[in-house]
Amino acid sequence: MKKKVLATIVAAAMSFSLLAGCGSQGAAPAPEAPAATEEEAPAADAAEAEAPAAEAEAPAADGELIKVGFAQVGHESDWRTASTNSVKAALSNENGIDLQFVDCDNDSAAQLEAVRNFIEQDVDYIVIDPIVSTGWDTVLTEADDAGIPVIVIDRTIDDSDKYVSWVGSEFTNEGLAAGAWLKAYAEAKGIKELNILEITGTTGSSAEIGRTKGFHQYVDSEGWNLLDSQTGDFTQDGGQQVMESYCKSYAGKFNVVICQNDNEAFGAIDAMKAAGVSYGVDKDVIVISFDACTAGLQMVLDKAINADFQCNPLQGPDCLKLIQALQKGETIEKQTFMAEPWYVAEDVLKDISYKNNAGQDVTEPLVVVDAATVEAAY
Ligand code: GYE
Repeated sequence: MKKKVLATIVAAAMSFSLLAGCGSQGAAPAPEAPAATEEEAPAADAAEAEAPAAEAEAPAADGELIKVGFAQVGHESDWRTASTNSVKAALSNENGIDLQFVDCDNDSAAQLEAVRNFIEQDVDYIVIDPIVSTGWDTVLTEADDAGIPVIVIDRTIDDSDKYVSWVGSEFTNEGLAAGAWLKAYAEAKGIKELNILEITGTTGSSAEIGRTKGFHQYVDSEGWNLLDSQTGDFTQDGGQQVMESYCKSYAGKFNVVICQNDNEAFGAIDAMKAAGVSYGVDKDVIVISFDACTAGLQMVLDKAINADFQCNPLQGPDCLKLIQALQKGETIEKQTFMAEPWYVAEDVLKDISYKNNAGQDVTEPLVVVDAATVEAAY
């Protein structure tokens, strides 16, 4: 009963929030390095507007811990480890939360089952980082019927709106920024022809869909030669295997490799090293990556990766803020975008300009990686 009351307030707050406008899509990323600690990693915009005072009986109003179930994607990458650590640190007993964490091992069926188990256990909130972006409406309807608010982090759910809030990254802008950078960089370096190999992330994940969509806009408009595109499933092994086969099939024919996360780039670099292909700054193959985890930025500093487009995994504090706001009956944003800098190995270009996914013309700074940037990363 009490959850139903909360769900009603959440729904009212959501419509208020939607009317008030949401997110900071297209906001220029901050030029500084990412915040070093989770507490210092605020989202680009936070839930602020206040809902009309609500005297609902929220879960754990009596001082008990708030029960939260988190269905995490898996443990496929450095990014994922940082995400898990961020959520666990924020949704802690000290912060009034009893967190049940499930590692879904990149298995969509297991993730749906985890969410259903949370519903059965009647947790107070469910947090989902959806492995893939579709197939969600039935289970989210079940959560809604049970009066359990669902918060989505990182990847998006695209076939249901039965969640109270999402906090994550604008993946299409990451892909667009990579395309805009490659165009400007090739011009600056006098590289006339781009023959590109792509290693995508988990097929059907919104991170893969958005990065591909954004980058391919440039492939199409610039008439670049995209030789091949295969998934590396966001893992180092996957990146290495795809690159081993690329090195055989396209020997001597490519000068760009774009990997949709750092771990794939590590695998691709190992494969190029083994095949005797030179990569990185002023070598035969330009390497582009996404995530900007510590090890990825170290490779940018070492000039093995030319550019790394950040995707900020530190969503734990935002997740906690959302839960705290819902507890108080406050209005929350339906979507919150993380602020994300773009990192490069050389001081060749100051910034990039492109039309972002919201149709805005933006100019965003490029941050040349130094030791302090690596030190501050996750
Ligand atoms: O880029 C990758 C991870 O969903 C944004 O998932 C995330 C992606 C991230 O495995 O490293």
